[in-house]
Amino acid sequence: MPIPSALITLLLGMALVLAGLWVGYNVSLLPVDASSNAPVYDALFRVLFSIGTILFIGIVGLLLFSLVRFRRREGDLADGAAIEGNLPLEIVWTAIPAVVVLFVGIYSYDIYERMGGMTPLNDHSAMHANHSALGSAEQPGTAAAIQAGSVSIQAAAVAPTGDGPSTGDGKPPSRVWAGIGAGSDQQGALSVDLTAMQFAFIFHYPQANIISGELHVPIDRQVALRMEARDVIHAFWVPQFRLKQDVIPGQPTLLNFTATRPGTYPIVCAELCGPYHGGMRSSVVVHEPADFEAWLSKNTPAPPPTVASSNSTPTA
Ligand SMILES: [Cu+2]
Repeated sequence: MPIPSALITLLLGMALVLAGLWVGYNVSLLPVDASSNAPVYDALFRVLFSIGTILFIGIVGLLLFSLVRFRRREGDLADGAAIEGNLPLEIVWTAIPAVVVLFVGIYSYDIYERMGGMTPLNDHSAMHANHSALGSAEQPGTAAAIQAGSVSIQAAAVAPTGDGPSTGDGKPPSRVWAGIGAGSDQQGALSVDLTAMQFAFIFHYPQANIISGELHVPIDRQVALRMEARDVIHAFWVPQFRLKQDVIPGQPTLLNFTATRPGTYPIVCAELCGPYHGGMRSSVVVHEPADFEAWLSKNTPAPPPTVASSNSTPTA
């Protein structure tokens, strides 16, 4: 007795879904996960990779099958059968992608929300408050340039130094922050200021007064990266953290993360920002807490020498 073709189709479909799920959950295309965000993101990626694998094998498999099964036989010079329209089939092939896309969209939104990325960037009242805060904090010329959207290197150069996102004296900045985790509780977080410019990331540790070209953070402690751009839009991206956040002139952004794996990972500018954009890279070093404290004390600048302490030993 021949096996009904509907049964074969069903079995093939089940095998296809299982194969796609196996690939999605066992083949890893991502670099190591080094932040608390990474597992959340990776769960989404595995689902997307499974769906992509199922579609790829299904479509390419059917294509190859049809090429062989329905090829022109020798001596067959007739036209193919004229087939026009199949309403149930069209409904099914519209409904399945619609459900898949809707599911992926809702799931992605949920993941981004759980990462704390849904702070409204388009809130215009927040933008206005931010602009007026900028205007009061900086020289009028610079503020005007920023408001006109024509920030240049010259405008950045006349901005007072130390005008980083946080004032350094522990006072919370008066600006409106947007970005990943901007709405979350940042008590106890390590606060680091990031200034992005063509073509470098500069990190400033306000408490220790360290300025560094490399980001150093302790493991398992929340870091609040307060980011501002001096010239054009840049993007701070650490693939191992699964985090990317734009750094925007005139719109300070915040990126909260907790590193979970010691090591050195690349920081990449992920926004085409000029001719040397490809060279705009740095590193983030995740330390064990003791190593981080050692790095802090090693790099904290010595207090300016006074007359009374002029005979102290010079620092190495
Ligand atoms: Cu850049």
